Amino acid sequence: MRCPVSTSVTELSEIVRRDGGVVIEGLLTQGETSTVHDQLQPHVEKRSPGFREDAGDDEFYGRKTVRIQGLAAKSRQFVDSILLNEILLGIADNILLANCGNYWMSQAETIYIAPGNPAQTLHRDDINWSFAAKQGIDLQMSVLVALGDYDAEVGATRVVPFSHRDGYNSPIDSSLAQPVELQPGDALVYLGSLAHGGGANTSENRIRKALYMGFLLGWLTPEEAVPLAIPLEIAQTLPERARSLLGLSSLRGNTATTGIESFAQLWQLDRDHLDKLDGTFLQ
Ligand SMILES: O=C(O)CCC(=O)C(=O)O
Repeated sequence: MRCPVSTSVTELSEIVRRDGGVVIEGLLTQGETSTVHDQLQPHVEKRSPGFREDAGDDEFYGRKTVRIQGLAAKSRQFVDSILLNEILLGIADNILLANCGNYWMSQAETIYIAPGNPAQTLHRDDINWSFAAKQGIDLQMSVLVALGDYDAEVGATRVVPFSHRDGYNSPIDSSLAQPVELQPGDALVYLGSLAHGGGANTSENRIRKALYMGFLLGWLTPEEAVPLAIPLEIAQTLPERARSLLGLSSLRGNTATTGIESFAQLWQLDRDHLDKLDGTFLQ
């Protein structure tokens, strides 16, 4: 389902739960979209497509796809307009806080698919946390923001509607997959349990430009080693909420208000809570 950006967070969250995902039209303004794009572009240009690992990574992540991470250090507009986007955080609160004390960012990356890249195998983003996924709870909320062309010919994401209801181990019926076309600034928000995959880029010379970001339950390990990619001098300039989403702060694993669970924290240093240290703990 496609909704204008004026749709309430409550309604958007209900649609995500019901359908497995939603398109938010115009989540970013044209100006925000082009600033994120332009701030990332020099980094994208430095990176060759494909990956260093050989264990299926090229096949799955795309031999002709450019993925760069560490986005919070590369684009402040990414932090302000996507990581701290109130609509995205509102939906994530509704979906994820049922099963954790805090959530954090699992990864954020460009997914720029060049012509000739075949379609990605359909999958559920929960694959990295299969032990937890089998419990049938929501682990992750994913977002794909279009930073440029995002139509079926260039490899718009293919999703299998309602497949989040099937259970983690159920087979994925690729005949049901549909491309989700986006305009620059639109976002596809979906559950980690929804089957989907990048499409094939069959265009002559256009690149499919997406920015992916995932929020994950705080008691699960993120895919990206996020804090390692953020130099201290940049970490110190980020708002506190951004630091906590980026693993530069400690996390509650649960929501207890009494007993030892009420003060236990994950991701500490010398038993200090990182958020008390104002981002200076790395010195
Ligand atoms: O590029 C896309 O449209 C989806 C990418 C994806 O699902 C992934 O790489 O895990």
